[in-house]
Amino acid sequence: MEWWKKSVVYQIYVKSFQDSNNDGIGDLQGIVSRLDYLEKLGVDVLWLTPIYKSPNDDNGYDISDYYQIQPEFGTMEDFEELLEKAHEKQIKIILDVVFNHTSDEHHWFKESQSSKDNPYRDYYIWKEPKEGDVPNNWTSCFQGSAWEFDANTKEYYLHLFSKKQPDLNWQNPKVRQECYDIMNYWVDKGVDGFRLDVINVISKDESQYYVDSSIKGHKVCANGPHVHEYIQEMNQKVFSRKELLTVGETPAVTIEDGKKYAPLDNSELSMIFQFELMDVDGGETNKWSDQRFILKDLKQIMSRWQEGMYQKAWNSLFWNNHDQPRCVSRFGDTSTALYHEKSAKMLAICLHMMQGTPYIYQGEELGMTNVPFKSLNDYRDIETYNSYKQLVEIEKKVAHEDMLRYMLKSSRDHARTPMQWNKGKNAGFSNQTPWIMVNPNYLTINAEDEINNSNSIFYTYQKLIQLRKTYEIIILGKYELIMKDDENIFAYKRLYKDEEMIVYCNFSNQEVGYDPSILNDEKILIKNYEKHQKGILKPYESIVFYQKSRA
Ligand code: TEU
Ligand code: CA
Repeated sequence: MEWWKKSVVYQIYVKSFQDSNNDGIGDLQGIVSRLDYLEKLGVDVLWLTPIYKSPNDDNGYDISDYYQIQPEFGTMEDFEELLEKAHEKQIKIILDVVFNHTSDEHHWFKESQSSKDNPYRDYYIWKEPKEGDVPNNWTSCFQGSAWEFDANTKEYYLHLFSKKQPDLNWQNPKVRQECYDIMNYWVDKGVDGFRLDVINVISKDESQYYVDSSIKGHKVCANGPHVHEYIQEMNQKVFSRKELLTVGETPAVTIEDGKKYAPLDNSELSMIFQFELMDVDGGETNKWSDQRFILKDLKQIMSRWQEGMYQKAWNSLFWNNHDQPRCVSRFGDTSTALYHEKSAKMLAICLHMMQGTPYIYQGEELGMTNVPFKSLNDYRDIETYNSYKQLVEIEKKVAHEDMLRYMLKSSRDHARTPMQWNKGKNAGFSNQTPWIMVNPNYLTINAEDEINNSNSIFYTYQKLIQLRKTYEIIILGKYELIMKDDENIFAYKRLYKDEEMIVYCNFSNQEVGYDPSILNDEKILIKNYEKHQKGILKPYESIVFYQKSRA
């Protein structure tokens, strides 16, 4: 079996993990200094958000040089040291590569922009105006038109994200080769794989450049005509060289698409991130709202992906990442300290007992929560700012106070505040004022306290990682939803050979009952209350039963 099917990945948002030189910005040496912590947690792989040179319009997702380390993160030597020290601990490292677009400060774009006959012109997507205006009505994922006019050459370039993130032209074989060369450079250095940013929007439909669309943002280019050809080519030129973990970020995919992007024959990617679950409470289409999820919808989405991909393609499992609010705030309950702890553990159990490769987002293992940002000034994220401007100031659709409330629920910055290491200054992240505020709850939620408390959320994650290494049923078992219509309990079975597992998760703050007669001769693999009373789940209680041979 491929190593990445048995692995648990830990996502590091480099800028906010650990600052080693007290400039208020996390860095590579900071990660080196925390490897012991990660080893203790037991994760197999680290996914680092982009570490390359970037003007930081979108925190590193706008790359100006793929062969250089962002100076504020350190040097190439620092990266090599991190890779070596991680490997000594049997921890692998995957890099985040952004190939749908570059920074407008990348030398390819500067060349491309300089004249229509520059050899790099065709590296990007340039279109003539239509009747003196934009070619079509496509919008950027970060608000406004996806087209930016260039006064020098009198054409528009496409940017599905900010105007400082021009889209690359994947039709051009030279562009493709550049991207493969970049990946091979990093593979030669010893990295163990890649997370590929919005990889399913790279193939644009040529016939649509002068056609308006009702689809908003980058999804208008999702799953384009040549996307599978390109990924297969990438697979041949890069992925087939070594057993790499490759995970494609793929918004707007169906299960059918998923099977094509992450087939078991490894002809494309190892796995994808699909976002259907992230839309359960409004998500991207209606992200700026008050909507809360309904458990039945959540169960239905997760179950469909578990069943649909089974023995056909490989799933990834995640509750949150650097673009999403904190999962315990979103799907759990932070209203009391007890509910916070129980619901954080329950969510962990619920996800980690499913089929697929689990991803833990930094601080999730501590139950880090959304942040009580007070004013617009507390935020840093371009998406949040642009959305505020668009909805409150330009369209005047949303009132200032309402928008601030929606931001408290949905801003990407909730995930991006510094990792909470201890009770010290700035939560032990840095001696210098960090680039974004620290969540004031670091006095009660921090790594040091949790390490010293054998009953903490941290140890639930540690145990879940160990269980995955011990019980093959967790990796390979067939998934089966039970208690389908229950509005409070998410319960499912896993079936493998003669073995059986049942996972119960109470998503409510009520005591609820379940039928305890389904299993006999079982043992408990993990739970989140000290004592379990059969047939009853206390608020946010979760428990996993296992039996070796089915009756
Ligand atoms: O995100 C792509 C993506 O699909 C976004 O729409 C994401 O879902 C959104 O930010 C949620 O609000 C990737 C990166 O993860 C993100 O950080 C980058 O900003 C974006 O690509 C552009 O590179
Ligand atoms: Ca630093």
